Amino acid sequence: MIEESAVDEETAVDIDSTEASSAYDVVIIGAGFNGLYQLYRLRAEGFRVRLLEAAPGPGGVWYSNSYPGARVDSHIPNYEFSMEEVWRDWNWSERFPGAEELRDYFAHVVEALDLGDDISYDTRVRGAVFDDDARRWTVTTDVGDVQCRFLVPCLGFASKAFTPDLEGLDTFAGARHHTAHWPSAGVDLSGKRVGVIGTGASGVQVVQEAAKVAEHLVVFQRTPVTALPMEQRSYDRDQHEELKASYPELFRKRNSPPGSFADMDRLDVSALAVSEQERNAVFEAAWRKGGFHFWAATFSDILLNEASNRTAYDFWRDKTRARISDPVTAEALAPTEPPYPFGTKRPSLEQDYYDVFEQDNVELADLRKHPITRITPTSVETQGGSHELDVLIMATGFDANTGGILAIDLHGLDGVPLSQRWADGVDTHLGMAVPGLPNLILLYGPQSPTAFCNGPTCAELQGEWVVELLVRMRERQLTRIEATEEAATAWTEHVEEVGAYTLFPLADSWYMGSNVPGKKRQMLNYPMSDGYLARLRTNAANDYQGFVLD
Ligand code: NA7
Repeated sequence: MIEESAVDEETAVDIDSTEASSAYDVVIIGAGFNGLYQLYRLRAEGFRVRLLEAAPGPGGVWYSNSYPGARVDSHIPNYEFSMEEVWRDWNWSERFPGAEELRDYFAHVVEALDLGDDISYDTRVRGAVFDDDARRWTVTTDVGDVQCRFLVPCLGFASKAFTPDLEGLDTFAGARHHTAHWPSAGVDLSGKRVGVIGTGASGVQVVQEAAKVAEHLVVFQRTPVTALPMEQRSYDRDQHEELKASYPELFRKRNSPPGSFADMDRLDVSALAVSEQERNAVFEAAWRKGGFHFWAATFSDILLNEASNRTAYDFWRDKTRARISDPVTAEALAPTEPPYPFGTKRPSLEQDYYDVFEQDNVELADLRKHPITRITPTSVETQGGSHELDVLIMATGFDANTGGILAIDLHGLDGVPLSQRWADGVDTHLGMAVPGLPNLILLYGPQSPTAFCNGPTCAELQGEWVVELLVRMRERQLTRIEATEEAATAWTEHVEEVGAYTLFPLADSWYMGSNVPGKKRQMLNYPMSDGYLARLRTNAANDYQGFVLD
């Protein structure tokens, strides 16, 4: 049974002054979608839960990624909780809300679900050690220790920023900021000479904003992004009412198998099985809808078959090049030949990204032709010349999927650290548990669908598996769960097999762990979120195969 355990008073530190001498059934790390959902549901089931969050407020990535232009790439109402007590009184101003509105939304969630008293903000978790005799984790934070039966990290996939090791980077004497650590007071780019390294989602978004105000903007591009039209829309009061009327049905659909975007379906037909005219009509319709429709809701084999994929790439290329007048810039931004199969690096959503290169104050530095050689106190030097800058923006992404969890010094059985277990690559059972680390349950972690599964949808669907597990363990008076070695080996092989069936391994991307030099190249996101959720249900129905419960 998950009982209240007495804590050694010597080691108990005042995480929450009202409960200084208590241990928790569950400690959750992270106040994004997953963490807040776990807190809400586990508390409702009667568990004693504490949520620890490093930032001063809720929102996860939206708290720190506050650079100009930061906004979500999943459209409303997919990117919100389905609980009526949350959506009833919340009206979005835009179809793709920006970071500030998202931060307000998370504050609203905390208030609407009355979660605030169970969250410790400004509390960064440094490490955790499992005591197998006591069947308990001791979690170390920078304000003290706390103990719990189950530890549930909800760190998202992008909680650790990645900065490349560029020669001389630390000598840059101007303002230098990573998009993921943007100063809350903002950074004045007006009238400045600004450089942006990186052209993923963050790069595209910050470039669009910097181009409006910078005296001169240099965009350092290593690999072209295949950015898609966002088709942003503002919502007025009538549209709010219309949207709300459709919510129950949309959420019912979103939360039923296959469990993803409520209003996006792939055709059950190959791109090669239709005429060119029919194919282009499907592409055109998806293009006009905006967002991820062109990526995720056209033909069944766009991400499976190279010839099918090429039809989508060519459509994207021609649409994009039509907006760029200079042929050299057009070839750099939207090359004739695909630099990687379309969609195997996450497409970004753009509003006027390709148009800003028409402006006199914007310059593209093509790093494929002229790589960066070093950074000086005043400039970025490439093989093609020197770019004098006042502000250098690192839009270089994340040590995705594993960086966040490995930044916590976790020690399982016999004191073995997770970093040692994963030294040669990640292994998990179902992306949620690691042999040797009992009572540790990962949500939105490596080897689960994560970046292929819309955040709040996964938080609710994967999250319910955890809630049910802990309820059933309590009913059966069980206090320990551990994944078996065999199950973790089998799941890791299965993730690789499914990955190999897709085109994703053909690109260097954070999906594959291959955006960070030295990191093992392996499929870190399970590419079949529908099949995954069915597996979770089967696993629970079959008494948690691959786990030992006692
Ligand atoms: P991404 O998508 O990982 O983009 C990072 C960008 O930084 C990408 O263009 C990289 O080029 C570039 N990069 C990384 N290292 C270097 C070096 N050494 N030199 C030049 N350029 C470099 O991160 P984002 O933050 O934009 O987006 C991450 C996800 O968060 C996004 O997809 C959304 O889902 C939210 P590369 O492609 O590696 O050549």
